[in-house]
Amino acid sequence: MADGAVLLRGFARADEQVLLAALREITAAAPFRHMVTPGGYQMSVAITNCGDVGWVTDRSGYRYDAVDPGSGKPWPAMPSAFRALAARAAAEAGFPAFAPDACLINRYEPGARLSLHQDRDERDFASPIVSVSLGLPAIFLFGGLKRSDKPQRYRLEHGDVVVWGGPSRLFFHGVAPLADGEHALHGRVRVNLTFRRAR
Ligand code: MD6
Ligand code: FE
Repeated sequence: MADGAVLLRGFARADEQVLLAALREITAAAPFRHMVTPGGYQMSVAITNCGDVGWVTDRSGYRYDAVDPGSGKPWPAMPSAFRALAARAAAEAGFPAFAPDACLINRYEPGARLSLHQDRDERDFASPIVSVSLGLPAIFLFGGLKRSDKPQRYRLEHGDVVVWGGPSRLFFHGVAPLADGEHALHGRVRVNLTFRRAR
């Protein structure tokens, strides 16, 4: 995709059942919710997390927090299947020894979108991000270091994994409004797991 960014087609397909089962456990303890941006907008994407820390947003800003603001309890632990998949994908892309401490889980329903942004709330930009797409396909917008760089468009399907680091770690990216559809395993949604080294 770019220097430091690799698309691994179908890399997570073999793990689809174990990922779904783990997702159900996480969302039972920490349900998806629509968070508010610092600017006061409610996100169309619903979010939850697992791991030592989770990414959250509210009127006071974006940050990683060890506590789920919905429950006041720690986020669910990162399942070993999640951790292993992320490490295997990172190694495949040339980033050995990736040890994520956070997994942000995004749920898109038809029409939900994610505007162009950079992932820069992590302490460590030397680690890559590993992104796992599940359920309905989406158009992933992948720009450059400047917000004005014209994005390339990639159709990400169930089981596709993007590993993203090095020179493209801070590239702007987003997701186009999700088209309606029905996925055999996940139903009428797209779920995206993004693994990070946040602390
Ligand atoms: C998504 N992904 O695919 C949103 N960020 O639902 C991201 O924002 C993202 O996929 C950094 C690296 C990879 C990603
Ligand atoms: Fe992102």
